[in-house]
Amino acid sequence: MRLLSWLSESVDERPDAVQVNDRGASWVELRRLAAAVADDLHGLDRVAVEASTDLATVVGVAGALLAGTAVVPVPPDAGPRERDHILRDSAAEAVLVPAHGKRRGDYSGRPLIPVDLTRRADSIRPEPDPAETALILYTSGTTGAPKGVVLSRRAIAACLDGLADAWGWTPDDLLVHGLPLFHVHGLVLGVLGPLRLGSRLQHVGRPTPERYADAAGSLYFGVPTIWSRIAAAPAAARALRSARLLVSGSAALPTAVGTGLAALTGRRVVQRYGMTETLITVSARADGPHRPDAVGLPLPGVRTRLVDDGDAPLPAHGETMGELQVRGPTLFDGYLHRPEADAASHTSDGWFRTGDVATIGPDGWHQIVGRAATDLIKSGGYRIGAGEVEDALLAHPGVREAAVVGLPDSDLGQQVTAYVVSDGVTESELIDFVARQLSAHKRPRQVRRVDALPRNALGKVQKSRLTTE
Ligand code: MCA
Ligand code: AMP
Repeated sequence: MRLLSWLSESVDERPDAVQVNDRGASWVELRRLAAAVADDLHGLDRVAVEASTDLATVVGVAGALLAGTAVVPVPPDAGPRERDHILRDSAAEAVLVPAHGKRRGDYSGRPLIPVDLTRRADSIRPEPDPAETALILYTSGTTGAPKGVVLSRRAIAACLDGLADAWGWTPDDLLVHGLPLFHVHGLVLGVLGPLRLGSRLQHVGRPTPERYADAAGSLYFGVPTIWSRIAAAPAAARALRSARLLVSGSAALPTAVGTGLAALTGRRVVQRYGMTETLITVSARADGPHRPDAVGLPLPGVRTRLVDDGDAPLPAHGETMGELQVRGPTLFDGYLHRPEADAASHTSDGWFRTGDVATIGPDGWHQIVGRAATDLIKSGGYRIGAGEVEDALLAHPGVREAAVVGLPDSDLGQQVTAYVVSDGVTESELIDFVARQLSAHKRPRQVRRVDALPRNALGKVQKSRLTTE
């Protein structure tokens, strides 16, 4: 089957099958727009896409996937440091940018291919091999610059088909969300899902409670921050009573938010768990039991296990916590030209180390308890590496030392907080400095000045002492 099977085959000409920020297209129109982009790519291997919240992003990504060109999404607000890294590291041969409207990035020196929403084509191409790369997504590790996660067409198809089965996701659905189009949640589930499975899509732009309420969808996606803001806006939450399914993922959903939403909407929130590297591996089913405190069961073909520090398997009786390891058809093909990171992230017998601490009950239900590494922060559902933010802070001439942590936050889950040893530079200057270098969501929300960072005898910063002293 084709990766974008519904888009490739639909004869439906009703308007606004896919709508992003008030700009829509029918299925047939979207295919013809994407075919025009595919014609422009002339067999390129790899193309970057400025992934703004715009129909042009959907058309650009779909066009590249129809052409068999791997897509490297670039956050539209990535500062020069992050953007240059992604473009250089991925060796993208060109950048797809909207032909009209505001383009934010500076891509000087790189060939630009405009995505022109007035151009259509009817060309049809053979489906590329399922083993070919579909996406290279950049994601943070604990240290250094983000790594490129190589995802095959086959892995994406397996993930979406598993979710269609678990959630009863069909062409009768109208999917609504307001997620960014450069990560798995918004792009793979939120765009490629509809293009493969045929549900209509309404992307509301910024994910405010009011916009979710007004959209009258059957299926809603959100990160916990979005759901907690909706739970705090009862009128908007009540409008979701007519939905079929509310799904939360990308970070832990506080139990109080899940139960509060259930009371307001009459709908329980289905949770699912995954990573950029593994796509979605565990989910509750729409037609099965729901538990506010747990993320569900492995999706078809996925195997999971808990291990101790020495990779020895632990019992699944719901009490023992261990690192969750996974394998199965949705896993990535590796980090782009980083064999040492590939080796470190897999066991010798081929399991992927998620770095998440979990329990598995006798009924197979998985509970995510936390993360093993404190240097990976989840804020608003975004994964942020402390090391990347520290490096950005240290590039400021007034900063001598920096340590970044995620402090608990009722809205964002965790809040990026920086401790700095600095001279003559204000908190807001440093926040803006990071926001200009990297995507704005990676900026510290607070900067605390300290005289010295606590270090152990070997000189390593003791982050736990920063937050407790
Ligand atoms: C604010 N802004 C700034 C500054 N401060 N710009 C420059 N300099 C500054 N100092 C801008 C921002 O760019 C943004 O602009 C606007 O102000 C508001 O930004 P912010 O304050 O960051 O918004 P927020 O309220 O904190 O956003 C909450 C959110 C967001 C909407 C929930 O965190 C979000 O979209 N999260 C989704 C993350 C996600 O999709 N993760 C999935 C990863 P503008 O208005 O232009 O935007 S995939 C994954 O995890 C797996 C596989 C899974 O399981 O799904
Ligand atoms: P990312 O690579 O940005 O997709 O982030 C993946 C990480 O998000 C996982 O390793 C988990 O720590 C976290 N995560 C995703 N979904 C959930 C969930 N439903 N509950 C708790 N944590 C989650």
